[in-house]
Amino acid sequence: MPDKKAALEQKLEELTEEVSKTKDNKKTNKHIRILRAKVAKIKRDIVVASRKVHGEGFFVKKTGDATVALVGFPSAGKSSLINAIANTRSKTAQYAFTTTTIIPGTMIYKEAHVQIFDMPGLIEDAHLGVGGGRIVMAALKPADLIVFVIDINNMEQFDKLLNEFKQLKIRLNEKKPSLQISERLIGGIKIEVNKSGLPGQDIETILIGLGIHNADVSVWDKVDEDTFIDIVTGDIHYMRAIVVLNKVDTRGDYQKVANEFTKKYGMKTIPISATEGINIPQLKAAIYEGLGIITIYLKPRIGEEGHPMILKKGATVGVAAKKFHTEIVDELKCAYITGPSARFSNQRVGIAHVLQEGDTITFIKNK
Ligand SMILES: Nc1nc2c(ncn2[C@@H]2O[C@H](COP(=O)(O)OP(=O)(O)OP(=O)(O)O)[C@@H](O)[C@H]2O)c(=O)[nH]1
Ligand SMILES: [Mg+2]
Repeated sequence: MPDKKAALEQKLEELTEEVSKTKDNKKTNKHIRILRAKVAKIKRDIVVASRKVHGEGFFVKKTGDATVALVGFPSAGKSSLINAIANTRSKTAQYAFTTTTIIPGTMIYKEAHVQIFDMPGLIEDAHLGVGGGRIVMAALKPADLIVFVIDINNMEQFDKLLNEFKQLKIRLNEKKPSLQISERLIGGIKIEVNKSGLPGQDIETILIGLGIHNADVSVWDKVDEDTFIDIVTGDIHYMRAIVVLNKVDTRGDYQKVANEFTKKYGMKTIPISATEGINIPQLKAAIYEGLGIITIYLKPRIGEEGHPMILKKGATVGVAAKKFHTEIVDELKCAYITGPSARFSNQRVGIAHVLQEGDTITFIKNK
């Protein structure tokens, strides 16, 4: 495997040199695009090859309804925070790098069981592997939400963290452009939908550069060339994130600081103290909100007690039926809803009805 990596690195060097030597003009434009697509592909292959060489990492199974990763510099208070919101004890101390592996815990909010990962601290150049940063950053990708834990007395750490995420192509709170590329055996590149803003010719050139010669392509959202390449090569990752400013017990002006922070970064920001218990209920609510989940209640029959079920925001009666019981979907006749999405108690609705937080639902099957 190291030989393979060395060969890839050699190829990357050659291609990079070729790109730098090629003058950028109308005539060479297409050539450069192919070269850049090739460079992107080789970079990804190198990452994959090195991952296999040092096959280490943390593997913590996802459990519960959703997963949250606590991310921040050493000593920001991540372990103190998990201890305050979840049913676990993670070691805390005044020195950096106290936590060296992922400590999982569960936070119960409303009816949701939210899995929380206390992560080892990240530092500058984590994306290059400094302080084991690459492994930590790979391990946080499966999470449904990132909670950045920032020490209110060291807020400049947040810019550094954002830079690490940028380097690793993790996009925060952005919508992933919707596109689909179905590879075929023959037929060339067929562009079926193209709302990307890129000329179809360019998309074809890029795909060929990436070694895709036959495919049906649909792009439903606007996307630039680099992002398009990253999505096709699987190099880019989209995640939701919120921020907590911790240790607010150490200063009086924290509400003002938090407001300014929200304005500056455009991210939901909650000032808290993990050790003094300030704003912990607000943080739990913000995590639940940030996960984009809702709790609904299933009643076996009208009049009986409902069982809670966790769904994604925007879920329909059909989605709930599928999650509850796969067989029921085909037999489903209608449902009766009581709660925020209903106009009145036991309103009869169809499969496409969108549910809301706190709804109670009774499925009615075809006899
Ligand atoms: N005053 C104050 N101190 C806090 C607060 N939260 C954490 N601390 C202290 O900050 C120090 C570091 O806390 P930890 O929870 O171990 O920090 P960590 O982010 O888990 O650190 P690493 O595991 O090294 O990445 C400890 O001495 C905590 O007692 C807080 O809200 N207020
Ligand atoms: Mg810790």
